[in-house]
Amino acid sequence: MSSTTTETRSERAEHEALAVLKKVSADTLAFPPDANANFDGSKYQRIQLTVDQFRFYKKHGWIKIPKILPPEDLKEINDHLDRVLSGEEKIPGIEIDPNLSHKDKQSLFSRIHQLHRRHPLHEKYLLHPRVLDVIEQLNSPDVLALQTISFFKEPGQVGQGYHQDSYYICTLPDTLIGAWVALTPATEENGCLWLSDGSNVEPLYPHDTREHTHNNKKLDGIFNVQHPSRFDENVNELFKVGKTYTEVAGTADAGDAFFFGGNLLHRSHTNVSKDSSRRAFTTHYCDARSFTTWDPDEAGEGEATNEKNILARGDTHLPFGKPRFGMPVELKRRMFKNSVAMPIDGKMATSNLTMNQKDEH
Ligand SMILES: O=C(O)CCC(=O)C(=O)O
Repeated sequence: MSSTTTETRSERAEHEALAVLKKVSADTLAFPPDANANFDGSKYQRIQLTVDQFRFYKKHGWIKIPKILPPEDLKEINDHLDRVLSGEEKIPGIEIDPNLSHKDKQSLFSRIHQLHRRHPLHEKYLLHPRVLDVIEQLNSPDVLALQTISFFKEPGQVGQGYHQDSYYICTLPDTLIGAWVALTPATEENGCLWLSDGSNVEPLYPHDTREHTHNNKKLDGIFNVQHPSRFDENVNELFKVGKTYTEVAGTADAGDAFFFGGNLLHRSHTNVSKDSSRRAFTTHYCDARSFTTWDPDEAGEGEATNEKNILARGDTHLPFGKPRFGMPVELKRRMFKNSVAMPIDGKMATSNLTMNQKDEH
C-alpha cells in the first residue's frame, strides 16, 4: 500500500501495521460448501441458507457462497465472453478491433456494463435461480434486478479503489445488494475483491450533492469524500474510513460468489500475476418495493426508473420491467387486498402474477 507524503512517522507506522494486521482470508470466515453445492439431479439445486448464514451476513455485511454456478454454466458464460472478445459473436454497441491480441482486447474491455439489455445470456445470469435464492433470503422476497457488469482483469491491470455501491445505484429506501461471481479463480495475486469486514454499518458517504446519500446536512460528523473508486489511496478519501476495518481477501474458485450490501466498503487491487487473467460477473438487485432512479443508459438523477429494471422474484406495488429475452422469473402475488395497484406497461395490475410471466398484468 502506498502512504501519503504528509503522513507523520507514527501515522505511517500505524498505517503499515493496519495493512499487515487487518487482512484475513474470506475462507477463514466463510461457510463451507454444503449439500447445495452438489449439482447432481435437477438442473439447479436450490439454495437454502441457514439462520446462522443470515446472521453472518447481517453482522459482517458480506457472505461467500461457494459453487453458486456449476461448471457447465461457467463454461457457457466464459465461452460466450471469449467469442465476444474474438469478434465471433457480435453484440450491438461492442466494437472489437480484430487486430488486437486477446490480452489487449480483455484489457480494453476491463468492464462491460448492462449487457443483459442486449444479450440473452447476460439476462440469464442476472436472473440465475441460485443467485436469486440467496438475494431473496438475505435481502427481500421481492427482487428487482438492476445491473450486470462483466469484469476482465489482465496481468498489470489496476483494480478499483474503495467505494460503496449504493452511491452509484440509488434505491430509496436503500436496499441494494450485489453478487460478485468469480468466472475464473480470484487470488490476491490476480486482484481479487477485498471486503471491509463489518463496514455495512457505515453511512453512505456523499461525494457531491446527491440527495440519496447521508449528506452532511443530515448526519453530524459525516464528511464529503473525494474520488471514491479511485485506486490511489492518497486521492480516494474513502480510504480514511476503509483503513479502520479489517479487510477480507475475497479469494474464490471459479463459480464462487460474494454477496454484499450497498454500504459495504470494498475495493480490488492490481493484477500483479504474470499470466493469470481474472474474470468476474457482478450483478445488483434491490427490494422491488424500493423506488429507484437507476438507469445508466440515461445518466442523471431524479426520475423513477423502476419499470426499466426487471422484477425477478416476488411482487411489488411499484412499476416494473419484464425480462427482455424471456428468461423465466418466479413472481408471486403478495399484495395486500386493499393495496393500490400501480400502472404497469400502461395498464393497471389486476391479475395474479404467475411463473414465466405468461399472463398479462
Ligand atoms: O472486480 C473488481 O475488481 C471490483 C468489483 C467491484 O468493486 C464491484 O463489483 O463493485
